[in-house]
Amino acid sequence: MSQRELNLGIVAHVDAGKTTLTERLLYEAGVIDEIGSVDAGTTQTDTLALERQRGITIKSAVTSFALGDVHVNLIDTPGHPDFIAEVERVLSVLDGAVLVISAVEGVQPQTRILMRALQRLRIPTLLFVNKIDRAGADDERVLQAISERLGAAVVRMSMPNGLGARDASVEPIVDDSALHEVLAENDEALLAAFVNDGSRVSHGRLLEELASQTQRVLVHPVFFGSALTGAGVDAVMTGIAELLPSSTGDPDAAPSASVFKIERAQNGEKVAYVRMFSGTIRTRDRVSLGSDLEAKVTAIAVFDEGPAVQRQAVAAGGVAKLWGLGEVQIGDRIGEAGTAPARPQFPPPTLESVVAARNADDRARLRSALTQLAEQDPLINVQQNEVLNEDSVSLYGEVQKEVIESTLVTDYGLDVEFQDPTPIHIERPRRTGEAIQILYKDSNPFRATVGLRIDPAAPSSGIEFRLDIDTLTAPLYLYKTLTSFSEHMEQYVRDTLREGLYGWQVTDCVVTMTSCAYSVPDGPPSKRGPLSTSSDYRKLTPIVLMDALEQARTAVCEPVLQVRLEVPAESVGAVIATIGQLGATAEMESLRGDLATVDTILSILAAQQLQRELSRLTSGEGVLESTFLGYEPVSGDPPARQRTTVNPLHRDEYMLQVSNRAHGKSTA
Ligand SMILES: Nc1nc2c(ncn2[C@@H]2O[C@H](COP(=O)(O)OP(=O)(O)OP(=O)(O)O)[C@@H](O)[C@H]2O)c(=O)[nH]1
Ligand SMILES: [Mg+2]
Repeated sequence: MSQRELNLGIVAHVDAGKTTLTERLLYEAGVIDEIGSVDAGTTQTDTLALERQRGITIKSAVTSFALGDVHVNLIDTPGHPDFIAEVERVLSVLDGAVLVISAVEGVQPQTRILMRALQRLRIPTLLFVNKIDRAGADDERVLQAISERLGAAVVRMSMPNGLGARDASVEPIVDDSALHEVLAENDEALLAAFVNDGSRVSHGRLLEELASQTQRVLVHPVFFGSALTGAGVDAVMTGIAELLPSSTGDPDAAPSASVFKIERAQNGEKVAYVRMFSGTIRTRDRVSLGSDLEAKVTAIAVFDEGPAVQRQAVAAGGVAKLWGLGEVQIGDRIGEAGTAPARPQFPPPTLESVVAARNADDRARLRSALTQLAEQDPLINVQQNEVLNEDSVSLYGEVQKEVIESTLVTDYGLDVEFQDPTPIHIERPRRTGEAIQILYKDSNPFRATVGLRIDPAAPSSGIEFRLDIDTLTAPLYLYKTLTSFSEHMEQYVRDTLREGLYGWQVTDCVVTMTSCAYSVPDGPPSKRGPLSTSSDYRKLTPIVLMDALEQARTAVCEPVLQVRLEVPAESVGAVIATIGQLGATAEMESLRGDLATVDTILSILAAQQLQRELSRLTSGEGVLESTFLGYEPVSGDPPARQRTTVNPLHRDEYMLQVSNRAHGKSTA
């Protein structure tokens, strides 16, 4: 087959027109004969009942079409910030993207967040300025905002006519001299030719260079149009085919793929969406799922001119649905053992909410339903609190909460109640802390030496684990290799740091293993004894690490948001005063006509409070936009979170629990 594969994502802020554009592309490519609409609930993507009811995309969805010799797998993503995790999972499998911007609403905070992620991941991206048929569309203003607020080098690829009218049209016009100027920024030869204006460079050569620089993510071609009327969409399709790269990968190499979406088929069977990076997977192949797991692929479907169709195999470059992988999880790398998971591009959820079944008998069913939802969206991070006998989920916001609630009602027949979401805090170590438990010492209940040091690290650096031990002291008879020992120790450390001194996740630290020893049966008579087992390391690590953490102390930090308000000029005073009462300071950025922009930084609770009061303060005219900024230490008494596991600092209780568990296992 000489077909090229292109895995293309459509991303944007909410309501920019991604699903409408997806529908339009399928129509123009001849995949569908009739064009569906989001408002009528008849599109190819947005097929979930909830998506149709609400008119928003909730889950990413794959469809496909052919453009000449390019086979495009198109992934339509949700734009609402509550569903950013869906976008996150898709980004890692893309060859290129179309970032949609509304010609009326322009560049939004979400647009900037997405553009930054696309640039970090070096994903070639075309920009599509949509809705030129709507009143208020303004191409120059949007172009300016793209350069200023997205900081992107852009090339205009088309010119809209009759902006704001239903019959607005688009002419594909590229100004060679402007194109030359932008491209010359990144190319010496073009720069020389540009400065020496006598030497003209051919249009063909400029387009070639445009494709090359687009693929290197140095420039972003900008197209104008209307997904609704179809104006300008042909030029975007040409851009997709000619300017974006196709996927590469050797179909004869060992298979390697990544899982970016999981769903349950009607019969309850798990279906994994994978992007193939190399090799070929055939039905009945046994594949490894990153860790120690293996599973047999029972069926494969690939996307061919629209929906998925059953096939015997999928090769490098393609996207497929795989059946049979019962244990598979989102983010798994198929065929590659021990590959580190991709680094998150967006912040994790900042809220959590306790969920309870209204009918106490439904408790177990609620648990299993939540577990299934977490398969599809691991960031909801279902926490089962055995102490309080309740479950909670992490959330990005109110809309996501409502969606989970409706899903539990409609798909699982569960009547549930969510408590009001509360902010998720984190803990950061304040200083260095160190602790050790030594083999054969009385205070040590386990048969191993573990010494650990915890050091504070930069904000948002996460957890890093290092080994700083004499390699001869590592129990390689248990873990085979030093790497494997280090990986296991890291896992014990990460598990422990889920609940710090105040019950919150501990992060932004480096944990170093400073001492290690194991018990040798053939040592001198006084030291003879049974060999250390991996459970000695697993159970001892929490004791040592929590001792170290207690020395380090921790600072409890809360999520803070960058908040921008647009309010009528006459209410600026009242708004700034309210922000002051919330304990923050505000700056008035600019005044445009009788609208003022006010910027401030608020805790998530303060931002919610301000949102509630905004309507009264501004006679319903004010708009609040917020983006997650980071975590800041709380002032005053730090809030504690009820632990879901026993605190290793309460030694007796901890010992009772770990020995119970071991006992339970051996008699099972
Ligand atoms: N006038 C006009 N309306 C459009 C255009 N594209 C989309 N719309 C409308 O804008 C609304 C949102 O469109 P969608 O396609 O659902 O937007 P989306 O980006 O997929 O939204 P989410 O997936 O929820 O983020 C719908 O009412 C569409 O009919 C356009 O080009 N012109
Ligand atoms: Mg959509």
